[in-house]
Amino acid sequence: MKVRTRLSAIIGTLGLVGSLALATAYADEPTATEGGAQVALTEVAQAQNPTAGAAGPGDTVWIAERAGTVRVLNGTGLGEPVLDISDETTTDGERGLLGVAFDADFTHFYISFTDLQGTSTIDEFAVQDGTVQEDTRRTVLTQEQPESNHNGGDIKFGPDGYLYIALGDGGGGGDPEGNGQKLDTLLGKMLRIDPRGGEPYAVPQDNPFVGDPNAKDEIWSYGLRNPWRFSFDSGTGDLLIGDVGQSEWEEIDWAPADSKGGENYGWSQMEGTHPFRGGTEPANHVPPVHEYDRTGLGCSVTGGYVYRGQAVADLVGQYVYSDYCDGTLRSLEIENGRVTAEHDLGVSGGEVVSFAQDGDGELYALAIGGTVWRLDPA
Ligand SMILES: [Ca+2]
Repeated sequence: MKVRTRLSAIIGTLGLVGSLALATAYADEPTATEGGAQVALTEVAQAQNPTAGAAGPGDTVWIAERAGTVRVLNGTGLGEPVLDISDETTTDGERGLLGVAFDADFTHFYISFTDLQGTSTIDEFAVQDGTVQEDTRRTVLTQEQPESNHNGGDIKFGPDGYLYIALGDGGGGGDPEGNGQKLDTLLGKMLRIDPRGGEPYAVPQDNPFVGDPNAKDEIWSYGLRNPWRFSFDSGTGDLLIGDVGQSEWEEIDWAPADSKGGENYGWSQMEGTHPFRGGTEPANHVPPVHEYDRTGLGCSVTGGYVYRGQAVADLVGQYVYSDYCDGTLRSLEIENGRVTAEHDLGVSGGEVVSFAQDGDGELYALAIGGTVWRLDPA
């Protein structure tokens, strides 16, 4: 452990020097990389530790605040809480209210949070006339968490109408239970369920492990460490997952819209494209579409969205993401599952922990300190 710590310190020092050089260059040329879109960040609201956002009814964006409140962003800013579960969660470790989602016709609203025992919990509410009906609340799915970190917690409806749920490996560092590669646990997985198809939910019968008695039917894909933020490309339906690395490699995973599921993203045999602590690459390993090390300022990838808005024409079709530790917005051009160009968008949102996409495809970056940024043309 001491060797690892010392090595990290050395790498960190080198990284700092390198990034200072980069910062100087960017000061002269703020819009950075050749071919990158010209973007600006506009502050549209201040929230209390925003963690997630979802497009809501009537051109709104619903923002989840980590301590347990949900507030609605509209043309005039952020309103008073429309939902408050702050007495049911804590912000210890990596806990809190971590995800929100609407179904396609805005008739149901879903929240993802850790309860007072740290158990990952997905609850559902009916929505009527744009208002959450609190008396309709029911719990859809729970998963006990052995540690307070690596909860994942993002939730999104896919283009297939099913609810996808990202769960981390259970935490503790280095995946001590090997949950990433185990198919008899929901930890370290992307799940796919039909929350309205049964009580408390139904499993789509075309999920990849249905019929395998040794694997959980809810699993869509596996080998994930802490898939903190993920999204579907609203143009193509492709799935993109930002999976936070252990100590060396941050990664973005990709699956095409016509995937049948079952992808093995490698953790904890692999960290990115690299064997993790003597791990062996699984034969079915799906390597990340993009990875980066920590010689720059990054240390925790924040998965974003493929931009499908109108405001920044040059950005359309690019996957926008960031990193909690440096906050720079970056983008990838991806064709047929391969990155064909990478861009530094030349703007920083601070400690960017999440993104939200509104009904028009415009993007917002959420900084844990409170700022809700909108991506605008520079
Ligand atoms: Ca991986």
